[in-house]
Amino acid sequence: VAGGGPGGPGPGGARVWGGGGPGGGGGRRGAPPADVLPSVVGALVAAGVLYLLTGRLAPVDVPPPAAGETGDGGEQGAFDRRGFVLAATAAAAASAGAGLLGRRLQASRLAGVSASRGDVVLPAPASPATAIPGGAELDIRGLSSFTTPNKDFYRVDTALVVPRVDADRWRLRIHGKGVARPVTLSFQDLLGRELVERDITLTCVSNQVGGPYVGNARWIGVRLADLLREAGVKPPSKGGPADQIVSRSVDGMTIGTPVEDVMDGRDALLALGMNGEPLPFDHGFPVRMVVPGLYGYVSACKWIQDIELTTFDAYDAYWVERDWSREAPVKTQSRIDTPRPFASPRAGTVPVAGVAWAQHRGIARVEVRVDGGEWHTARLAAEAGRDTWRQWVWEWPATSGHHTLEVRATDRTGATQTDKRVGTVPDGATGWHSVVVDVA
Ligand SMILES: Nc1nc2c(c(=O)[nH]1)N[C@H]1C(S)=C(S)[C@@H](COP(=O)(O)O)O[C@H]1N2
Ligand SMILES: [Mo]
Repeated sequence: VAGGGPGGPGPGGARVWGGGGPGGGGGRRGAPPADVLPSVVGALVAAGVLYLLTGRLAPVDVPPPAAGETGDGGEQGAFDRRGFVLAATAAAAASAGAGLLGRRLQASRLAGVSASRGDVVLPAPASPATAIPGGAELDIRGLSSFTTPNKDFYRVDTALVVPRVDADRWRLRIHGKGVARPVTLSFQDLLGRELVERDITLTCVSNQVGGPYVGNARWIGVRLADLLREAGVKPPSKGGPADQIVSRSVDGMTIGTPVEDVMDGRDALLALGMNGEPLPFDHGFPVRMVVPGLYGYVSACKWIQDIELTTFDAYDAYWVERDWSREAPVKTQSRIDTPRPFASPRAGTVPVAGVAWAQHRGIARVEVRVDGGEWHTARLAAEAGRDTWRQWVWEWPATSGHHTLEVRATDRTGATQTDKRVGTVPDGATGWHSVVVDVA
């Protein structure tokens, strides 16, 4: 495996950068990359200075003073004070110069990259997303919005420094087993293809029951299956020799996705746009993968640059080597967004509301119960599609006291979420989300 970032405990875990939003943590972000080059330059200069000064400070062999000179010299082991001052002065000057140079280099490099993102104009999609039905958005305080704004979208990756790729220089190579016509594509090549726009909910396998690492965005991209077909790829069900797509990012992440899933007709995208703008750097600019129905670590390669067709037998991707499952379809889940844990609403009608997701299967029913009592069917928001989450609400006739609310969803295959609590490793958590409240 090409060395990705340092291994966190999972495709989430320590390296989850949470967005805000209901259920979201703080908005901690990685250090802005602008800081990095100057500090690298600074470190190098510091190392040089130390080297120089310690060299100067070491006892030196000083020739005896010339006649008439009084001086510090003359003794073995004395400091060469003048030399030290000279070296220190030179080092200080070099350091200031290097700092400036570093900053200037960084400024111009960043300006170039930002210009390239700023320059990107996404053409209108040939296949626009179906309009979000008016009823898909319930107007309830504290409920996650149907579309997650980019600034609130969760971020999970191993990148200590967010890659800043220049779209003009970006290339994507498609090659490997059963690829009759390998290709290398530029960003312009992708922009020139038929663009499709789809609402797709993305989820992290490291999301705990009730957790924040799920978001819904409107993606614009090209269909990966079309590109693969043009390259001569056949899915295993049609006799193709490769069953795994390994995507590699510019930062060394590897992600393995079943060829069959990508080519079965679902909207598996090479995405260039997110919620009406080019992908944010944090979310994979210039291009990432998005596959409805699969957890991010087996599908959603950000900063993608290489797609290799291979087999699951032949290769284990980054997180698979770290004990996560080879294949990981998203498990049906539901979350209570409001009331918040330990809230104290007043007795009377209290809307209990949240989101439920079962990407590519769709949500058929959501139920809520209080204190382990009977299940009540929640009202579902209009369905925008099988690949997105769905809001729901149940009007709770709340009585004063301490209560436990629980939620469960049923997907369109008829399967209801199991109450069995399992952790996120190796293929996603299960169990019902519950919230404890104190009704006044
Ligand atoms: N290059 C790269 N792509 C990556 C990852 C990563 O660490 N590096 N993490 C994956 C995981 S685990 C998830 S859940 C999604 C998260 O995408 P987001 O940060 O845009 O929400 O990206 C996936 N793509
Ligand atoms: Mo993830």
